[in-house]
Amino acid sequence: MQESEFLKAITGQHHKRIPVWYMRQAGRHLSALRDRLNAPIFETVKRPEIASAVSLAPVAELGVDAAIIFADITTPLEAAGLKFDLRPGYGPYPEFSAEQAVEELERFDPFTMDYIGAQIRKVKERAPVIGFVGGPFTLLTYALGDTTRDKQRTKALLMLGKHRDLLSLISKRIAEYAEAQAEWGADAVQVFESWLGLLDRATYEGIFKEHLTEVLRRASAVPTILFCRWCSGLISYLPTQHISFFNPDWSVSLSSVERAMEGVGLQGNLDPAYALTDPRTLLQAADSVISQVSDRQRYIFNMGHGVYPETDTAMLKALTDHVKSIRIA
Ligand code: 1CP
Repeated sequence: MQESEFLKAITGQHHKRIPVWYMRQAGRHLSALRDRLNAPIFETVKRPEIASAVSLAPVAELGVDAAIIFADITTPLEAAGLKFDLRPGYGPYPEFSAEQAVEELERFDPFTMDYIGAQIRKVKERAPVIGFVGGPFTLLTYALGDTTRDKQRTKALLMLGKHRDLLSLISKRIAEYAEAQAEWGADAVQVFESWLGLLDRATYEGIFKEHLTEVLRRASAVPTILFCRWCSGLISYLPTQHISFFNPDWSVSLSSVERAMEGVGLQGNLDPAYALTDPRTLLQAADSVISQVSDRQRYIFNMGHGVYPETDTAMLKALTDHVKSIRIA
């Protein structure tokens, strides 16, 4: 572990090759393993023996340089007693009202989620471990069960001054949960603010920026990674002082991010659709992404969003082997 290229890269130490891991490498891609468990994700999360095995599976099967904890962005809300129903084609849909969410979150302490601590410690025996939380906006849309395309329902309600108390509470609790993960031994914490790019600048700066900043700040006892989609217009306004690495979606060129976010490392950002093509097309596309990065000591290979569930394991293995064969020093 001392020799881990991921740990060296994330902590800014000199290393020899580009580290690689994939968003959604465990739960989606290795669903066969999960199917055998035959249990809803929140049940599995509460069993660290099993959750750690799911988290570690891609390290053994794909050879990736880091594991990500097996949980969901809604896990801390479930832990607070707020139940979700998994709706096909949408995802977790709330079985509670916004008022109930406020009530439960007011008395919730994320440091009581010791099964996450146990999972982190177990995974860490074998591989570097990345903790994660959902970002304030993304999590709020799930808490409100917003099925609208552009999350316009959540946005309009907030613009009218509604649900600000729920937003503040969600943000506070996920900031504490991020801090807890760092304390439990996570080697890095990634914030998945998947829907951030749907916000205009005024709404981002006026309503969300303080909360996103606080989540990243509380996580930053360890290196932090921010992931967002379609947010190229907001890049100049992100709280870079608390972001160690930034992973944009594939619509943004890494060279432009490198110029715009001085001092921040890069992660990403291959379109995961390439992993559905053929090995030659996939590896060429990966080379093209890597060629945009000038400072390869501050770069971690990943996708521009999660791998698709139907991705062939052999393709991801070939990609992993290829990235690991590129020497940078
Ligand atoms: O039992 C089941 O079938 C549950 C399926 C499942 C799993 C395995 C869900 C429901 N979430 C997860 C795990 C999960 N979710 C991880 C763990 C690591 C891994 O899979 O490798 C992570 C990092 C997430 C993050 C997540 N969940 C995000 C952020 C990233 C993104 O995809 O934008 C979001 C928006 C969700 C919501 C969510 N949870 C589950 C579903 C089906 C959805 C809807 C969006 C989606 O399809 O991911």
